[in-house]
Amino acid sequence: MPGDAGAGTIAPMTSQYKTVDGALVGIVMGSTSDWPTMKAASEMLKQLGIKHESNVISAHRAPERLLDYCRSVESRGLKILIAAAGGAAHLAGVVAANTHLPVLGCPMKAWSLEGLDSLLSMVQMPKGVPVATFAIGEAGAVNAALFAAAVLSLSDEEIRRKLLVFRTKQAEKVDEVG
Ligand code: RP5
Repeated sequence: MPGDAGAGTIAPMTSQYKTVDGALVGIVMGSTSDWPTMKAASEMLKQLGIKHESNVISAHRAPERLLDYCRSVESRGLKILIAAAGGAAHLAGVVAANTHLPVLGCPMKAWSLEGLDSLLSMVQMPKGVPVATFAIGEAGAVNAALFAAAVLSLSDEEIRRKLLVFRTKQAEKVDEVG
């Protein structure tokens, strides 16, 4: 087990998740099975030159590790968290409850209901602790990254410039009609 310091001792929790110096965005997933989808968010952030870290920390399988991670993010300089989960997708809500950073939720398709279960779990947060919820699957993953970039661009001219370049290139690819 990573960070296992031996019988009768408790390993330092920071050894159980990956940190990146200077990261502005943290992607957290409930399972490695979410990575093929969330890779698209990571790639978009990379394309925009935004330092980020990606971790699998399940809210129900590793609750203490998740709490420890949430408690570390603000002091390490992260600004936005992207939380992806499927099924009874409580991860984003738990993350939002344990940090004051904005939390962007990405509902995963998981194993049934085409992701509608995940979407409703995230979007129906009771009042008081918001999770900004995106579309199911890869579209939501990419849009969460773009939204994070838009927020960061309010105070970072370089990110703003890269985001505008992306938007301009995207517009150029739109087919003309007639
Ligand atoms: C959630 O359950 C994960 O976020 C994932 O989307 C879903 C299925 O997880 P696995 O059974 O594939 O690990 O916790």
